[in-house]
Amino acid sequence: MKKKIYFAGSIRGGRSDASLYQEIIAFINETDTVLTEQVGDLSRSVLEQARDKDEQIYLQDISWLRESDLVIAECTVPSLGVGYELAYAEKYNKPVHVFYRPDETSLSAMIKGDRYYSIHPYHTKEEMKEKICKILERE
Ligand code: 6IA
Repeated sequence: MKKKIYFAGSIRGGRSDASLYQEIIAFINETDTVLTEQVGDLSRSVLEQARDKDEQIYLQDISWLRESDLVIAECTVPSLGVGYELAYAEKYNKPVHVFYRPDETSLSAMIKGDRYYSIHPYHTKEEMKEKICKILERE
């Protein structure tokens, strides 16, 4: 059965990895279902501002988080929203896989130091994809 994946990546924290998120989301979608495709949406501006819209985004995202089978987060670009999602996922006992590029960032001790999370340092996209194949139990 297809797994439902909550993919987390920085939006207002900075969009320099947005095209990587898009590629990884498409890769996961080859066999499973990413609930949070907008994380890799390159066409929308992060400056979209509206308080009621923010509330809708929040409510939709926590509902997807609770529905998901597992969380995959790319944490090279630090993001408050992703940090929140990681803590929320732990509270609801979702398996959480955190990816980051150690040459480019020093991952927060609040994430790296929490043994609940499976932490995956990686250097290349191919390495990240290989690890995702194992997580998704692809043949
Ligand atoms: O603090 P951040 O904005 O960097 O938080 C990013 C995380 O929060 C992501 O993993 C998303 O799951 C969630 N999030 C933040 N903003 C949005 C959003 N904005 N839509 C959906 N989830 C969001 C509208 C779309 C955007 C591409 C303009």
